[in-house]
Amino acid sequence: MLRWCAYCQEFQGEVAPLDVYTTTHGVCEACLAKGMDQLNCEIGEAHRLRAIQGRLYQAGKTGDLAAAPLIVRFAIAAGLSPVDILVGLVTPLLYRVGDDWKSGRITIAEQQRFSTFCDHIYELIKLQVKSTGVTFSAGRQALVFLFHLPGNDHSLGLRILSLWLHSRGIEAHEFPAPPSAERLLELVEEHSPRAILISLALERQKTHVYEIARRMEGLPHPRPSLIVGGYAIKNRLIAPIPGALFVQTMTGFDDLIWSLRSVKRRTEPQAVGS
Ligand code: B12
Repeated sequence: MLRWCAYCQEFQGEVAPLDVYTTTHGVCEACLAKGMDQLNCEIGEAHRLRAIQGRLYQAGKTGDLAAAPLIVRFAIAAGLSPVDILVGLVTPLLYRVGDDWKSGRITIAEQQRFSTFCDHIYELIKLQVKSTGVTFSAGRQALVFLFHLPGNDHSLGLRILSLWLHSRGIEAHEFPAPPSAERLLELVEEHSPRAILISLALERQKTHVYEIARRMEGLPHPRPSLIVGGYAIKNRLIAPIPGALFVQTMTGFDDLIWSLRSVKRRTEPQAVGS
């Protein structure tokens, strides 16, 4: 379930059961600290997440791209953080649409129309996030690599993950495909990432993860952690892969990244891809 603060409408993360994509409410620590009297004054301001999500769902089903900026503006004006709209509202809608398709309630064309709409929402939010800007502190830096797996068309999850990390001060370099073992070694030495992240949407893509884990075994210690998430991991469709850490939800994932050490550089940093 997706948990939001009932008062300030901040997204709190996922709570069990993870395969239920409805919204539940709690009270975040900051609101709790305000005390009940103050909260009771603010409850009238509490915004209606389900109404916003309902508007997204309707517009997505009809492919109403013109409605997208209006809904995003409305949600932001209602106090939602842009990235929370993607992780807390759009992601569960996409899961719901996947179930609708699986059970024959919608066609594949409708599913694709919906995902095009969500892509549009993603682009609007990305613009918003990048224009607001996140300052990467010089003293506290974290870099991760994101690898796209060959044949995985489910790119939205990885893009949302990248934006979510960015909003938490973690820089993500995206690679269109996993590099060779030699190139991987060079990149790790040049850029010292804390982790290599992979999104696994379909079970059949796991062979690529085995391959990357194998390549990483060839790297000298200390080496970055290999972390895998995405639909197949969230739904426990894959048996453990030696050398890879499975992460089911984004809740606390940023803390996990910060807790990892970055691999010591042997050479001066250069621009990624150089
Ligand atoms: C949209 C969609 C598509 C779009 C993708 C568009 C795009 N640009 O991304 C298109 C139409 C291309 C597509 C194609 C296919 N799809 Co599809 N698709 C979906 C759908 C509806 C939503 C996926 C999505 O974007 N979810 C939202 C994102 C944000 O969620 P996410 O990827 O899980 O990522 C979140 C977290 O998991 C996490 N995360 C993601 N990666 C990582 C990595 C790390 C390290 C961490 C920590 C976290 C993390 O962060 C994200 C934000 O919260 C799902 C339904 C579902 N239940 O997921 C089916 C689904 C994934 N597809 C499925 C299938 C079968 C296919 C196709 C084979 C056939 C088809 N249905 O069209 C093809 C295969 C294409 C290919 N070669 O990859 C199945 C997979 C079933 C299975 N057992 O594996 C699903 C589950 C549908 C279903 N119910 O059967 N699909």
